[in-house]
Amino acid sequence: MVGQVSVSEKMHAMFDRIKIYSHFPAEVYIDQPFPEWGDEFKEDLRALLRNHHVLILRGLELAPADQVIFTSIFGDVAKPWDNHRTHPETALVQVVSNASRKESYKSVTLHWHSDESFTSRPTEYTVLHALMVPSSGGDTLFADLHAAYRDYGEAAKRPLARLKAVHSFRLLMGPMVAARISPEAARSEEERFPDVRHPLVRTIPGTNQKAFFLNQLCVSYVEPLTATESTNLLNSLYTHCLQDMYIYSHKWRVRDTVIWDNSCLLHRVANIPANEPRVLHRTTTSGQIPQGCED
Ligand SMILES: O=C(O)CCC(=O)C(=O)O
Ligand SMILES: [Fe+2]
Repeated sequence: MVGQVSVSEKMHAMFDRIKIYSHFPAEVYIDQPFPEWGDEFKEDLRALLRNHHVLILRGLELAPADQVIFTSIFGDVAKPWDNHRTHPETALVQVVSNASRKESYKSVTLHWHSDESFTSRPTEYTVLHALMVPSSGGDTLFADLHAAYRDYGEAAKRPLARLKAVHSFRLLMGPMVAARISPEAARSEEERFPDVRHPLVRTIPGTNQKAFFLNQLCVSYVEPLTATESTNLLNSLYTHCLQDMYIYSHKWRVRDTVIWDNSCLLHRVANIPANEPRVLHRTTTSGQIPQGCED
């Protein structure tokens, strides 16, 4: 038994050790090559991810094609919304690299966000696999918005159930595309991604649990509040959710694979050093239309 998750005997036999942090994530040391994993083991990994929101696998060799197969354990592998950082071997893998980025892009992932929440079916899981990591800096930070919601006062929670957040590509993603490519490209992407409304409090898919669904990159306001009410509410929710006790900071090692659940987390990168390479491969799984408490 690990945390609230029942893990099979076979899984225990397969691992050197399984380490669960006090709140999240789950960290797994693997001593079996990826192609030899059985169905029961994959089911255990899905349960760990579902219950701990971030799953860290150490020491796994994953070529790009393997990463696609690995990602399919957790859902349907999604085609990236943009094609400017596609891996030459497969369009389903993106290369996250500080060498090939302009400052404008780096500054976008410095904001707390949930991946692709500007679409009607936001990404469910994101996988990052580390190939090159700097000696310091470049950590990825995760905030657990399920724990933050659980701890929010019952009376304060109640009125939030009926609210919708407007997620807008135009807010910061559009300007990022304008700076990186061109204003015309930004306009065309903004037309492709009109504003969408998602519940402010959503159900985590496959569970009855709830989490705040926020995004500092995309949420422009909360309906049906006034502009002042909306700004005040968002500020107070971010202050609550981004307290240290809800945050895990991942210090990367080469061959780390980290998978996270975008339905109940915010994430961001911190302090990417300019003079040392940081290269990760990224894949994602398709998500559902977010369901609120009243749906
Ligand atoms: O570079 C990172 O640590 C995070 C990048 C990111 O936000 C993503 O891949 O979705
Ligand atoms: Fe992201």
